[in-house]
Amino acid sequence: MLTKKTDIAESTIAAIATPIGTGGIGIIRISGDRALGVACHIFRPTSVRFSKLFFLCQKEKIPSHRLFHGHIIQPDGGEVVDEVMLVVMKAPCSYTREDVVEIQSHSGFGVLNTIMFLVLEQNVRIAEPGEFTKRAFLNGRIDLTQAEAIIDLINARSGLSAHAAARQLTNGLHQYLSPIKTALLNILCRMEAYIDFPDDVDADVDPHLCLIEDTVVKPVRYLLEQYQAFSHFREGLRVTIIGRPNVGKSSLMNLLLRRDRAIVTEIPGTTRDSIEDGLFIQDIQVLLVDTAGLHDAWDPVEQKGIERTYQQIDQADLVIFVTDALHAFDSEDIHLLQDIRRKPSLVVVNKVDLIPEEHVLRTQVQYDSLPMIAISVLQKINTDNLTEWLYRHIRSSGMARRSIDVIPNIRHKQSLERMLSSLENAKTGLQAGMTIDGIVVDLREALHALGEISGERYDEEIISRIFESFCIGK
Ligand SMILES: Nc1nc2c(ncn2[C@@H]2O[C@H](COP(=O)(O)OP(=O)(O)OP(=O)(O)O)[C@@H](O)[C@H]2O)c(=O)[nH]1
Ligand SMILES: [Mg+2]
Repeated sequence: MLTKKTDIAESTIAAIATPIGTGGIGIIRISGDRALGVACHIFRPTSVRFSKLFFLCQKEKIPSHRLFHGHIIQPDGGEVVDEVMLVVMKAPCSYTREDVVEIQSHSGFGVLNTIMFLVLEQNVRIAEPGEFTKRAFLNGRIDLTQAEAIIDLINARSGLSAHAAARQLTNGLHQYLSPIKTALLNILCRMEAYIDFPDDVDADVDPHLCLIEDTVVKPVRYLLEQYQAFSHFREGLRVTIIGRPNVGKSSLMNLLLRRDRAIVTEIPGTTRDSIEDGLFIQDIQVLLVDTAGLHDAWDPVEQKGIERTYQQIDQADLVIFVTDALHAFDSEDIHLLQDIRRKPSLVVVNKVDLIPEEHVLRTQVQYDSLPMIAISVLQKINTDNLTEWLYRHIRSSGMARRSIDVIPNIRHKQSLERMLSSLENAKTGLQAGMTIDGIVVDLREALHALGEISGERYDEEIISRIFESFCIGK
């Protein structure tokens, strides 16, 4: 176990921070004490005002947080390598809290490699994956939960998961943990004061017990509950659309997403594999899943698709059962509805344009135990009310979260569990009349576990594992 700042390498690091390949712009990022020196060595600004500062390497006079236009040159012959924009961000106001220089060149493999070569010649080494962010963490600009959020943000495959990660980065667990830490420290101070001045401090255990329970145990339990209930919601509430073939499941998916995501044809069995996409229904984050139509299929490909539909039903938080108005609630439908009974479900009766208006009402009373709406996706009948109806039922089911800012991951959960166990020991000790010294040990253990989450105290192996999952240049 290490404490912070023991591990920050003295070296200056550099990496190509953009994906390799031909493109408009490629960025080389340099961080460390030598970053500005490297810039002075290989960069010549166009502005006469600044060229002297770079030429004479008057680092303290070079303005920070400014974009300079100029050229990267071969330091020996002065030959131009590329026309670039260069940004200087002096410590501590940079991503890593060190001096950072970013060179925006043209993004060709040859150009970026040549510039990298010139940079590395200046006693700079190539950054390891995630090393810039690791430095931001080690220098105290972000905590470990924020570093994890940055990985999630980079790896987010949908706008939705990016949104979740961005919230975690700016407004997430670290903000929630801070008052818990303050409360725990306050309790520890009171206890330690009692050890030092036993006559001056209230020896009654009840107030201590209440404080531990209300200000620390309850919020920790809440976070663990969040994990239990919502860890699978990192990508949104899973809403799965099922029903017989050709009833309009994919049409409904496209309507809700407001774009042609799934193929729609008049041929039953069009959707073979499950299709997922995210949306917000007002403030509720949803992952919508369209599935292969359920029936007794003989085609092996369709059978595989149907197997997947049943897997999707298992994973779903909510099922939307779609049926068409002409065949609604025939024996096949009733059979399928039995299958999904254990899942929270809503029923959409589609294609009401195909039946006379007076029959619509009759359809609605036929299966009254589940919330139901009758619409026509094709003719846009009652579709204006669809999202509002969905929203109302998801909300009233209590399964949706207003926000997704505090969902601990598995690493956080393990530390929270350790923390809770130490707190329970402290409480039991207090009730059993154990000496305050012993209780302080338990509380310190709880504080230690809390420090693991934020990274104030950390295990080198865990840190390496976290940062290894970053890409080079971040
Ligand atoms: N008349 C009518 N036709 C509709 C309506 N909604 C969809 N359709 C048509 O029904 C056919 C099937 O629609 P899909 O959305 O592909 O149905 P699906 O349930 O996804 O079908 P599979 O993927 O084969 O299981 C298409 O020709 C749609 O244009 C509707 O409200 N009224
Ligand atoms: Mg379909």
